[in-house]
Amino acid sequence: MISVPNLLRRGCAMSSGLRHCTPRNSATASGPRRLRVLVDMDGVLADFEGGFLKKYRSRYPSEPYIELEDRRGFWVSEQYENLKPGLREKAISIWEAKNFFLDLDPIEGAVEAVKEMSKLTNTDVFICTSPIKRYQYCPYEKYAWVDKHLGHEFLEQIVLTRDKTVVSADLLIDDRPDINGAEPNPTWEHILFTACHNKHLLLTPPSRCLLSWKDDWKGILDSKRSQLNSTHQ
Ligand code: UMP
Ligand code: MG
Repeated sequence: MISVPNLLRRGCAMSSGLRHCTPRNSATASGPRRLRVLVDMDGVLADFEGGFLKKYRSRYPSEPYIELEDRRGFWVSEQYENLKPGLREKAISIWEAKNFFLDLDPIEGAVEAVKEMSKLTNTDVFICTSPIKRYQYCPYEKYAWVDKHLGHEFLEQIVLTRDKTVVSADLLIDDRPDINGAEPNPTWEHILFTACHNKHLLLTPPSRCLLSWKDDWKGILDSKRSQLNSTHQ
């Protein structure tokens, strides 16, 4: 069994963010406090793995490749390097190329789910995504992808960061099992989104996951909301 220690960290939800002059961490006479949800992009909204495999096979047709069912571990580059020395650079060349991030297809049900989530009462949804360090195309294309698939108003909701632990929220829906950074106790509870590379991980309760956007994401938001409102009455 693979242990996923970060998923065991429970959000304490002590954010000091303000909205309408009401501290976010308290339910008041004016109503329950707002729930803040961070939704990852690659592997959760945008099909990074599928887009990678398609472009890799077309650019390097004579090189070996890994079927999506056989992907293991978050780092595509590492598994390709283990398959054949030298493939790390070839893999990286795929997502560093122009239009890689812009051309990614949405994950099934993602666009509909996020639009619906953002319309729920007392809910703020942010898209929290890590750009690659070769910045020529990726940050621009992430904005363009959100504009194209979610609409102009969602550009307001983008958080680009390579350290998600410093972003304050109640939930983070993300396919990366180990999310570490400068903040040892992030405010959010990590909900592991199932992707081809992590679907064989066994989560240790009380860690929670979403198997896909067909899974009960509303139930997860509801239970978090009840938990926070009962804690902070
Ligand atoms: N990424 C790599 N190497 C890999 C796989 C992914 O650098 O082998 C990058 C692409 C995305 C980022 O910019 O990692 C994933 O971002 P999040 O989904 O964790 O936000
Ligand atoms: Mg991701």
